[in-house]
Amino acid sequence: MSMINASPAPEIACDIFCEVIDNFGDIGVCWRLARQLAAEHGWQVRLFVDDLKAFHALCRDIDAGRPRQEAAGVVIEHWHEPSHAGETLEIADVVIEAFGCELPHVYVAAMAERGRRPAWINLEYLSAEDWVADFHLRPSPHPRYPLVKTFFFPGLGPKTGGVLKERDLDRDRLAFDRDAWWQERVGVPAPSTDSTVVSLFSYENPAIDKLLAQWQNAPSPVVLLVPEGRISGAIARGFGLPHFAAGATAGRGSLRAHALGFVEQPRFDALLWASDVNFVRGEDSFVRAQWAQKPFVWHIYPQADDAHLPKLDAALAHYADGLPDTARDSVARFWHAWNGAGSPDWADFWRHRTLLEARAADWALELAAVGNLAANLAASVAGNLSANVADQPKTQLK
Ligand code: TRH
Repeated sequence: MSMINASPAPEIACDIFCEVIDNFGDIGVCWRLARQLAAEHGWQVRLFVDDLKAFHALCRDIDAGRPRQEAAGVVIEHWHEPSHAGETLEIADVVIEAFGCELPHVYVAAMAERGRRPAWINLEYLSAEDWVADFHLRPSPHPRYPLVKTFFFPGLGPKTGGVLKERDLDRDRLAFDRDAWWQERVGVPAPSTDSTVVSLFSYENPAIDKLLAQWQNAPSPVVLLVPEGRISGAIARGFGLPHFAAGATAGRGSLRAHALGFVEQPRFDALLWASDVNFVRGEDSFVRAQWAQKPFVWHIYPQADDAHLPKLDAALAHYADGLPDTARDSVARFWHAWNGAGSPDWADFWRHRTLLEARAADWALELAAVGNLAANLAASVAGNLSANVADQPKTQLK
């Protein structure tokens, strides 16, 4: 037994539960958060993931056949069935259920039995909508157990949980070696400054055919970088090729396209830094594009009944409101067209390039003022944990 004010402070143990619904965003966010809590906050993090194959794409060290392993200072458990709660039932100080996944019942029951109750966080999906600030950090008492779950809402505005950003991200961005990256990743020298470099990470998107035609007929060169994935088939068709796999190159008119292999998550940002404009999707790449401080276009994750469209407009309201009216309207038109409403007009969008570049830098500063998600989460559970400690007799402290 140690006393409350004994030093140093005990390491915080944290369990994160992640169910992969599809693609890479669920594990992408959880893996980034886990690494950051371990590296920057000194937490002892265990990450439960039900799909190690998706995880392997983001971190090559992950062996999809192993039930328990360690990577980047994080313990990873293959969450092989909903009732599984690790090889031994250990309850952490902080328990994060990502995106409303259901914790194993046995784990919840043990949380209630634990002398020092864990801080239980439900980490929600990112939304830029205003209501998020009202619901962020709202408690939800468990109907049967003496446990309280807290809703943690990432967001782009004040009084939300913010978004993830590593401490060294800006330093790494500023130290980025563009020429070396082009040689190493694309195998060609960096394009001349009269070219526009476009990165394209997107879902299938019918608007791509029109854009390819516009880029082919553009007055100056356009270089397209396409990580292998869901849009690759359309790019192949656009060039009359059977496929467009990593290493492939194709050209027509002003357009030259390069297919890139999917890289580990920490290497993804460099693609955004190497480009003049980034097409991104889902949640995590959408956030990274904002930190890259480059103009970007968001392909939002489509939901039933167009529930995603208000979210798209809410993000535009934050990001594009700092632009003069004509530029703001043209960004909105282009983002809408890329998300199925209207027809994309590249020239109309890109004539605002200088304004968009300035806005991208300003917006990154505004967003940083919300604070980064990992630090916001650590600060919010710190209060919660000390309240739980104060509720308990000292003899129960370990
Ligand atoms: O993959 P996404 O579309 O993910 C999701 C999921 O569909 C999820 O269910 C949904 O709810 C959510 O979006 C909104 O897009 P996202 O979020 O951008 O995740 C992609 C991840 O892949 C991101 O962490 C960056 C990473 N990545 C790499 O690590 N290497 C690469 O080469 C590329 C292209 C991406």
